[in-house]
Amino acid sequence: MTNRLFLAAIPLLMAIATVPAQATPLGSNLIVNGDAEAGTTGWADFAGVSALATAAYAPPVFLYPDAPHGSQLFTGGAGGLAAGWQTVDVSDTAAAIDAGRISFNLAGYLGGVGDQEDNPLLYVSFLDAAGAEIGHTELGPIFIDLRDYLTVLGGFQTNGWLPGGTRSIQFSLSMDAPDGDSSGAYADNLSFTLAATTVPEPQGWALAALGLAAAAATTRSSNRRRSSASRTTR
Ligand SMILES: [Ca+2]
Ligand SMILES: [Ca+2]
Repeated sequence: MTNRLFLAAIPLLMAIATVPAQATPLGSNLIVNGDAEAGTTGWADFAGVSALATAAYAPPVFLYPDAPHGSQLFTGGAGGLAAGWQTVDVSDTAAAIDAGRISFNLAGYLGGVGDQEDNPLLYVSFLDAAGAEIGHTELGPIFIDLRDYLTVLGGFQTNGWLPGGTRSIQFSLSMDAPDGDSSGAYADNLSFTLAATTVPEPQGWALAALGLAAAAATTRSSNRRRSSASRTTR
């Protein structure tokens, strides 16, 4: 199953979510273990696909823009699709949500390995009281051309407003590995925060994508300079 198909299949794959009752802190990351430092704690498995996995950072992986990332990142399994999900209850903020006053910011680092076609997707479903999806946002899928064949995780973010009627939010992280062997899709530093606001600040993750493309160009140029320099010093 590709990540594009996965998007369409999410309502079917959605398990019967047990939504814990808890207060919704504004300004705090609502994704549990979004930094992969606690393994896959907090992420439930989807039926029919592989479980998410984590791996230790090792060269030549880098983040653009650079950021603290701990020692672990999310990755997938040995080919095919791997995914995990979690849900947070926001029903205690219902009045403000329904008044259109609650904005969200979704951010994360997503990327992959060199020439592997594997690609990550962080898909966020806004669910009503019956658990039906009434809106969504996402980061990715980040395909190989967007990271220009580099082994890099790019920083992406998007924001908007929770749709009126939102009572819980489901986060689905999927890693598609169409070319088999080990997973070459990576993700880390995932965060989703809410704020009470009245002023729109729409912003697309495409802006970050442009930044990543610029980074790729800079790295290529820098690599050329380095190899050119090493040639001239030999
Ligand atoms: Ca990490
Ligand atoms: Ca692969």
